[in-house]
Amino acid sequence: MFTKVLVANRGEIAVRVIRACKELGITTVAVYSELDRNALHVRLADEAYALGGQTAAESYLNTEAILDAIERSGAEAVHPGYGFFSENADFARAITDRGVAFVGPPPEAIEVMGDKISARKAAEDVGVSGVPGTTEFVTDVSEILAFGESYGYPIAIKAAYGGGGRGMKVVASADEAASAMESAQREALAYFARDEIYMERYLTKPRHVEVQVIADQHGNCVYLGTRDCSAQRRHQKLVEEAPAADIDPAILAAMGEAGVTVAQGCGYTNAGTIEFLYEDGEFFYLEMNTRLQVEHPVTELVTGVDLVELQLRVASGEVLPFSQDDVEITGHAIEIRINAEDPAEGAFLPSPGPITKLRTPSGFGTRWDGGYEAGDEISQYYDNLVGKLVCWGSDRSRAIARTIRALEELEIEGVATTVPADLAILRHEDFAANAHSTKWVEEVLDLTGVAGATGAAPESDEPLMKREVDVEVNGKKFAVSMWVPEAAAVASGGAAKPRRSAGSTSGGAGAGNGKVAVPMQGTIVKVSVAVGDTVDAGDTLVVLEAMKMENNIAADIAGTVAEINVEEGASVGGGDVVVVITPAEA
Ligand code: MV4
Repeated sequence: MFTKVLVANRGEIAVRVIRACKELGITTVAVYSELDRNALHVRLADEAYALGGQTAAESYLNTEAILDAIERSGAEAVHPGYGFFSENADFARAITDRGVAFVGPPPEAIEVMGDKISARKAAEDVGVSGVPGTTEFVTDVSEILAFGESYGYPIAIKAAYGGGGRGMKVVASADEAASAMESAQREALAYFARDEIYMERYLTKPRHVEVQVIADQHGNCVYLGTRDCSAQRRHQKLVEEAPAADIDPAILAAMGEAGVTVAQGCGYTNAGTIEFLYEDGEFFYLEMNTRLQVEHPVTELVTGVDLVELQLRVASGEVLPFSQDDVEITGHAIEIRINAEDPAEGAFLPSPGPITKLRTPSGFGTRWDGGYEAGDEISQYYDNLVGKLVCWGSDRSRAIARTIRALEELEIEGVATTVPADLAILRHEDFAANAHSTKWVEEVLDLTGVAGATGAAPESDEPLMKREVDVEVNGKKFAVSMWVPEAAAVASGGAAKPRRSAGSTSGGAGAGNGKVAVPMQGTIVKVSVAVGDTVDAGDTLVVLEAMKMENNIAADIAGTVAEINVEEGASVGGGDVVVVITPAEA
């Protein structure tokens, strides 16, 4: 097993991976953008490296910066999470070329599954069929007309190098074929810079059912049941569940085996998902996602398997510790994605900002996978998933009831969230009856009047300033950069006040207020002053050990030590006031 793993991601999935690593005794390395300097994944990791930048492109998609962090940290493996570099074959190669393990499939498998035509061919080559259609590009409208003659209408025209449902056109009848083909090509070119298209029979009420697989590097591959992700809007999943309900177990088993066949056919290793469309007792291969998925926890709750642990084990060369016969599905699990989006009137408008309050649900069968705590900020630059609520029940109706109960316990203030829409789905009779399909949220669910309250108004940020401080660790000097409010940076010898502490701003420019707080979570290793001591601005008050370094926390004003709130060995959180100084001449 690896001893040190770098997590090339942020938010809840970085937290999820860090937690699994800790349980395995693996040292964790976080990377962070300028906006995530004090993010939850950074707070939880053993070490953290700055990538610089704010946007995803400048930070979590900056190959050079991530390779540099791998080099500096000495990590033996990189877990990419989902999104960002998780399905990027070039990144996987760049890692493995350096002798560092990529916790994911071989780059060749990522490439085969990367475009829809080659993915469809790869499945057909091993006898797993997609929706009846073409594996060659459609170049002339006569091909669509001939297909309509044989299979009937409607027909779906899809972008071969597209994704996420963009550029898909539905042809209802022969006289729409020419214009639909033209607009599909035009959209494909606009979105994906390539205009190749292909066609399939269009299923009008399919369910989205997917198969989770995990494969080791010794030829073993098993499926861990199915998930239903039909509750979506504009190809964003809102609610996912495991197993797919009300489908004949023999069909689910056939689907699982088809998933394994597709995975083995492309030389797959690690965790992957094979997507199918299911309609009227038939299933059709759609595509393969060559990464760990957002909704993986529902599979974990019904199988009892820790997928991230397994990913790390197989990536390090271990043999899968169980076989297909050992996999048992127990009960039912539901995942709710909680995004910072306002669902009012079905608009789902992004709602970034600071989370002023966050009270997460708990109780039997109730799991919270979050990327934030109260005081953290949802940035407009990244995915706005706040967290995922995942509930288990002994059957589907109990799982639904528990999920509703837990959602009612959840309190989030500062940002609007998708929770009201999630509740509307869970309470709907169509969802209870499993009568929904992939278009149900958009076409049937009524979100008029759904409120997207944001709670308390966001506070404004104090501007932060970079400050260089020298610290000594075991007799070795390190230059440390700190980002502190401007006033503190000017006045103090390194003490940083919290970003948003109540009443921390002082009146006069450059003056502190004597309430000295620690800038980050850590342990007080030394208290250098006593109550009654006189101190000058810049004198060390306490020494904070954080992120494996010692930081001198200094007086922000000259005066007398009035209060010491910590003793040696105390754990403190970012923003905690540790010492209070009464000003010298008040
Ligand atoms: C389809 C389809 C019906 N028939 N293909 C949309 C995203 C892309 N990955 C595949 N998609 C679909 N392909 C045929 N031949 C319906 C959809 C579809 C869909 C699929 C999965 C989950 C949600 C969806 C929502 C709308 C349409």
